[in-house]
Amino acid sequence: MVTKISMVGKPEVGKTTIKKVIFDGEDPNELVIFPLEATIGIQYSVHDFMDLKISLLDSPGQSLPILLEDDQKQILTFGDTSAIIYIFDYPTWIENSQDIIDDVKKIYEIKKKHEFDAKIILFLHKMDLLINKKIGSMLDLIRRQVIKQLKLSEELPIYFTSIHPNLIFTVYNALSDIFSNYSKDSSNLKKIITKIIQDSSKTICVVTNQNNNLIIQVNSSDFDTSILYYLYETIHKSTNSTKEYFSKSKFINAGSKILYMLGENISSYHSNFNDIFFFSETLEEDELNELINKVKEELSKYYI
Ligand SMILES: Nc1nc2c(ncn2[C@@H]2O[C@H](COP(=O)(O)OP(=O)(O)OP(=O)(O)O)[C@@H](O)[C@H]2O)c(=O)[nH]1
Ligand SMILES: [Mg+2]
Repeated sequence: MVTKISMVGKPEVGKTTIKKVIFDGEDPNELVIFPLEATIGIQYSVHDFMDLKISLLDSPGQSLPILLEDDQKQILTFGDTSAIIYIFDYPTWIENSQDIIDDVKKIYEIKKKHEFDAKIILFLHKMDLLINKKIGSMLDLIRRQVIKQLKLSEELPIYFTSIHPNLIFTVYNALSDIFSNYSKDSSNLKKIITKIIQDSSKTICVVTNQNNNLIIQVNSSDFDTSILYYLYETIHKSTNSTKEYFSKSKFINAGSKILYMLGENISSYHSNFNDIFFFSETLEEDELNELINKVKEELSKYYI
């Protein structure tokens, strides 16, 4: 089964860059210094994610106005898709939010008109340009603004993303969260961890794959998600440094908070898994170790 995902948005918001970095493994630093040419014509590509085949459609921003008016193009771009990702960037949102709201409303109407099954998902991209110490609360504010201005009968999911090396996990998290709705391996892993973490307080679990990309993130309901962006930076650094970095449990600094961190390699359970990390404001080494052991116990029922 192939899962079709369409990426749409205005020109130069970063659609093709996301595709190149996440799926083709290109260096984000280089793509910022040597930007890509504008995309011309719809580009199709096929990628693997866990047990899924993803067919990705990257559409040119230049032809978005035509797409929003042309029935045939809408069927080609949005027909049979599982998710329509509308990408907009932070600078455009600040400059002309109404223009973005109008696009999203049009896509919502198109989906209704053609009775497409696709979920509409929003990415507010280039969040690295949001230079603010209180990034968590800023993002909450923007999320509320978007939802309020859209005035739709349902709330569309919004992810804040950036290909800035320290924030790259934002994109992995957004995509893996979307894909996990369609991947059996992902939803399985998510279910196991959710069950194990649900009675813990202020704790989060993250699993990476062999390329050190994030494949699953599950947090307890009272976890302060405004510190996520600091955590992403830590995971990024630790997965790219020596194994010793996380083989010894330690305290880590996440913005205004100190969290206990414990990680372990779980690649023996599934060729797609690499490391599991737990971060907690309330639990310490022994308790986190217990959580990791419980996850391993459950995984061994499925995969060994
Ligand atoms: N600051 C910042 N710049 C980014 C980010 N992602 C992409 N860019 C830059 O955004 C510009 C446009 O990127 P593209 O990926 O070509 O944009 P696109 O949406 O595919 O554009 P079209 O093909 O014209 O529709 C490039 O200069 C990228 O380097 C990001 O997360 N942060
Ligand atoms: Mg492009």
